[in-house]
This record gives sequence, structure tokens and C-alpha cells, in this order.
Amino acid sequence: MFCNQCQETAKNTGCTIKGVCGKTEETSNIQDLLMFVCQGLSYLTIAARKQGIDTNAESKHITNCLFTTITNANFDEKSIIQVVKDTISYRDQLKSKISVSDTHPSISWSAKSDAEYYEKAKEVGTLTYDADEDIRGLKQYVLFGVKGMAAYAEHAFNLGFEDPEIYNFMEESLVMITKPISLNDAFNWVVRTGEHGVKVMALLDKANTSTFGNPEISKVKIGVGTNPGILISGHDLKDLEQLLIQTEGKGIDVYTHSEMLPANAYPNLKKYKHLVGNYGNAWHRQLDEFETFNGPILFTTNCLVPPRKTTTYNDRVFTTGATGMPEWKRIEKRLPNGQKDFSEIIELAKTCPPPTEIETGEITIGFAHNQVLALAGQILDAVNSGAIKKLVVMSGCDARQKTREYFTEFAKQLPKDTVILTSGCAKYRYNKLQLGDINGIPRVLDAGQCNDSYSWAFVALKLKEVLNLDDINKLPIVFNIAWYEQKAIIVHLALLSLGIKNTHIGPTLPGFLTPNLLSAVQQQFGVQTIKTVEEDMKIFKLA
Ligand code: FS2
Ligand code: SF4
Repeated sequence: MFCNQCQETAKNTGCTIKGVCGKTEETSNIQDLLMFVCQGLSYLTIAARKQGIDTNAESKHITNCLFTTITNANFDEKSIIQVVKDTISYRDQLKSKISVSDTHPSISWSAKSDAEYYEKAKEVGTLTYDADEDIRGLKQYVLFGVKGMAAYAEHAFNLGFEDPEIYNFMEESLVMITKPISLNDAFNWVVRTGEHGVKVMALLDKANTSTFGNPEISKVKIGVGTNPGILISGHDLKDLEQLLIQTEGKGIDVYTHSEMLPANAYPNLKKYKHLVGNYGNAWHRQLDEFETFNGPILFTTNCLVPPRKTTTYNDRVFTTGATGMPEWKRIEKRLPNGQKDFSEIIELAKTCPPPTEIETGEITIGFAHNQVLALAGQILDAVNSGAIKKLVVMSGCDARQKTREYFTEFAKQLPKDTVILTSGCAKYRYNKLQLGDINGIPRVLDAGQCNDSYSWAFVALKLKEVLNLDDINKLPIVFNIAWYEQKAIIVHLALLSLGIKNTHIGPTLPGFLTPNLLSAVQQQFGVQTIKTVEEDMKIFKLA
């Protein structure tokens, strides 16, 4: 195995024996094989569209495959082998309808036994992408960005919002990886990946806000009630809505977990009175927090953590969508009305004790772009009067490493005349710190999930317009991004494509950036890694 797609990759170069995330060698290889067969299918979808054939089903399938291979989404190699087989079947059906001139092996490869799948899986990893390490690094950069893009595209299509241009770009990217390419063209492809990142985040924003309304300022309880509860994790708001519909009036409380917290701010979700609050913190604390939750837990997307040997909650955890864990059950059935059938989870919840309280109080959320623009006058006044000196974007992911304490410390040491703009699970490092407010504006404005980083790009562009500036980098905004997995890669690339320079990312820079690529990215975009809190305060001119 070789996997270097996330920030926790071993020695910041690559996991080669077992994933730091817990992914086994076999699962990692089978995920590579899934990408390989998706390359074959992508050759055909692109050719088929040129021949006037609709490939919507195939594009959605490829999107789901990319999502399946994201960090901490799916650890269930048996189910992934089935997805490989489904991909081959999509490919061969399409092949029978069109004429194809390409001859890449991914267009014709197939196997007769699972043993052959495992054998082939060892030969198709990202190390085989190119002999030149810089080009290989850029191809990995594109692939990982496209994986993040796929996650957002899938949430959008689940709500009925699609953009064929995004599907086409993801498929063209998978094909590009199989071909020779110049360094310059590969670099430009990375930049184009960011441009499509903006498009997909805008699409998902439209999907979420037109379905559930614009997020509004909301206070979310972090304590517990006395009813049995169901905990829902991940990012898929449609799954949450269906769970809320099916649990209504059943004496069960629904709690959000980790990246599902922002759901509490959407009018068409918060209207359900039994959506009672948020339980716990960022994804990596689930090993303890699921024990004390006592009731069933539903994963709609990453981040899953493989259970410990001593874990007692395995029979209470369910996965759906692109997620999977061999020890946990999967929701496969649908109700006659087309909704996912959550009755097994609901019946189990009725037999469980209520959650054990681990925190009390509430947190304020709901500062997505529409709400922030409603406060724009107030914020601009505070900026103009000097009450707010700087806006500090601290969006992104949280993860396990001790070095992540940097972000808590950074938030604590920020001068009192700064406001943190956050989104993604990175927020759990400082969203319960009681940092106060500036003239009624909370010092932590939470826009939502990682995809809602779109809000901060949107707000920055609006501010640039209102303040009549010729360059977005002249705004009093700095970017200190915490990254972990591939959604953060696409978010960061999207920010770069909007012309935002001098972003800091950490705790470390991506392992797939070779020294040459690092200097290219630094030269073109001014990207830097985090240092110590004290040094960064000076660099950002905050101290
Ligand atoms: Fe956090 Fe995990 Fe949102 Fe990432 S819950 S690191 O998937 O996408 O952020
Ligand atoms: Fe390693 Fe991250 Fe890949 Fe897991 S996802 S195997 S931790 S690089």
C-alpha cells in the first residue's frame, strides 16, 4: 500500500504498512483499484457524451466511488470490491453502446476471482502515476482535490442539484492521470481543480439553502434530555431530514455530532422540535463519546474511526451512503416513498437509555453568508471604527495529533479586537472557549460545515466590492486553515483560485508536495505552513 492523501500520513510522506487512520493494506489497495476502474469508466463516459449518450447514472456512480475512497469514509473492503464490480459492469454496458478508440488497460481489465482483484490492486496505486515525482505529486494533488469535490457533488445531487460540467471535470481528471502530461499543464490542472472547487461549493450551497432555507443565528444545546436519543454524524443533510421525519412523535430525541452540528441552524431542519442539540465534539473523539451516548449512531459520511477491541457500541452504529465499517450495520432498505428506511435504528433507540451528559450549556451557530451579510452594516461599522481590526479565517478540519492544540492556543491568544470566521470540524478546537463579542458580534462566527467555507470566500468578495478594493488581499482578513482530509484540499484550492494569497495551512503541509512543488505553490500563492503561535501572531501582524 501507499497512501499520502491526508495530513496524518506516516512521517508526512506516506502510509505503507497500515494507515494511521486504521485503513488496512488490503482496503487501501482495493480503494486504489476502485480509482483504476473508475478511470476506465471515465474514458467511456467522456466518449459516450461526445456520441450523444446520456451518462448521468455513470457520473453519479463515479462520484460515489471517489467519495468512498476519502479518508475515514469506508473501511469495508468487501463492500468496496462489490463497488469495483459494479463499476466494471457500468463500464462494459457503456462499451457495448459506443465506439472507443482509447486502449488504456483500465478500459478492458477484469478479473474472475477476488484473489485476482487483490493481486491487481497492488499494482495500481498513486505511486504508479508517473516516474517523475513532481508530476506524480501534481496528479495526486488533482486526484485528492477531485475526491473532495466528489463528496460535495454527491451531497448536492442527493438534493437534486447537479452540474454536468463538474462531473465532466472529475472524469477528465481521472483520465488525465493515466496520460503523460507536462509539469506546466499538470500545475494548471491543479489550478483548474480549484476553480471547479468554487463551482461545486456554490452548487452545494444552493442545494442546501434552497432545500432547507438560509442558516440563521441559532443557539444549540450541548447537554442532554431524558428521552432516548439517536446521534447522527457526517455531512448529509438529506439523511438527517429523513431521520427527523421518521422519528417525529416517537419519544426519541435526535442529536447532531461533529460536522452535522450546522444542521441546527437551517430553518427547515430546526423546525423539528426533537432535533434537540449537539452531542460531543470533532470526529476523532467518537471512541469515548459514542460509549456515553448510549443510543444508536448513524454515519452519513466520514469521519469514521475504527472501533477499539474494547468498544461496546459496535451493535449501535449504522452506516449509509459512501461509508462503511465491517463491524457496523448498513442501512440499505428504502421505504415505499423512496426515503431510506431508518426503522431498525428507531426500534433500537427505543430500547436504549438516554445519553449520559458530558457537557452543558449552548453554542451559537448559523453565520453562513446570508446571515453575515444581514449583519454586514454592523460588521463594517466595527471594522471602520477600529473595534474589529482583523477577521481571521480558521476553517477546516480537526484531527488527533497533539500539534492541533496550536489552534486552540492561537484562538486564545488572538487580540480581543479580532473575530474568528470558522467552518468545518476545526471549530471544535475553540468554539466552546467563551471568547466574548465585539459590539454584540460574537468573536467566533461559525458558517457551518467545511463546504460552507464557501461563505467566507463569498463574504470576502462582497467586502472587497463594498470597500471598493482592487485586490481581495487588501482586506483585513487572514487565513489560518487547519487541514486533514481531501475536502480541505478542495476548499483550499478553491480559495487559491479566487486569488487569496498568503494562506497558512497546518499542522503540516501536504506530504504529496515535493520540494519543487512546495516552492512553486509558495511562489505563486504565498502558501505557508503554521509555525508557533507567537511567530504566527507576528507574521499575521496580530501581535
Ligand atoms: Fe471534519 Fe471529517 Fe468536513 Fe472533514 S468531520 S475532517 O470529513 O469534511 O471536516
Ligand atoms: Fe494514511 Fe491518511 Fe491514507 Fe489513512 S488516509 S492511509 S492516514 S494517508
